[in-house]
Amino acid sequence: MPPPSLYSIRMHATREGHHLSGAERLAPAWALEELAASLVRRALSHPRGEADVLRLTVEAVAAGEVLRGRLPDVTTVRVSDWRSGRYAARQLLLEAGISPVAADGVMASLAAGAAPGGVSMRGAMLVDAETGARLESDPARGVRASRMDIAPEAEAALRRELLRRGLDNPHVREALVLAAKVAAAPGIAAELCWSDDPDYTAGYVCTPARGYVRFPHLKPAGEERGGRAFFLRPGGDPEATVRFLERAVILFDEVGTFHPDRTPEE
Ligand code: WAQ
Ligand code: MG
Repeated sequence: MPPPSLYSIRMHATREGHHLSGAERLAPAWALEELAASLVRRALSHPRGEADVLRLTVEAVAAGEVLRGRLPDVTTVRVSDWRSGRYAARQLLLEAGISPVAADGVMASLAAGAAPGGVSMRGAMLVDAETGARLESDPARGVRASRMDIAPEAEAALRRELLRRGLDNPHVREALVLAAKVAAAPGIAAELCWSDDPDYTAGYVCTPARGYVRFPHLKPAGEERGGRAFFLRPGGDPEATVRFLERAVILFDEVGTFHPDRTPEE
């Protein structure tokens, strides 16, 4: 039997015009109803407040369009506070060829709230890895990666690995899938992320050489400003990158390697 055709299902919730929460999944038709209910529940129970507008988008994707991929390797760097976390994350960005001006500019934008008005963006900044210039056309929306998910068997394997490390939560699972799609996009040199949820202080840097490197602290507890930056290599074509991030359909059916925790000095 051919695999069932897939749908892209996306949720976006706002409160007083500001981004609250979003999610993107791929699922066969039979799973959509339950998934839609869980996304509605999630939008209404976000730690930053209850949504006043919530949109669900469901679109069929052609079976022939579905790409496959592997999740990145995972390492946790044990930092004790957000300052040492940001310092170590910056080192990793520099190692990946991001210029100091681009790395520092992005850190400052995320810390200040990268959308106009000093709030979190709905999507990510797209940043020139050399100059630090922001390339996204709408600085409130940014670039949204969507149309990606993890296949059910790989999800079960991933959850087993995460559970053993006390990491089996939706933040980590979704961030790994998102980072995997971003890493697969043409022209991407690195990604930096920290959460916008006030009670979730962790974040990560993902690079081709190191994979997904998590830092338990990249911001102080209680801070609502978070976000993502996708760094584009010099000579990269921003339009091709955005097209891939928004349109390509990719299902991750393999889990990466889990490395032992490190300290920032290692
Ligand atoms: N595409 C682009 N940017 C996005 C997307 C997307 N699909 N989804 C969220 N963002 C941006 C947006 O600006 C959010 O404000 C920001 O990322 C943070 O999103 O290993 O929870 O869902 O322990 O709050 C990372 C660490 C957690 C996980 C990330 O992000 C770990 C997290 P959140
Ligand atoms: Mg969030």
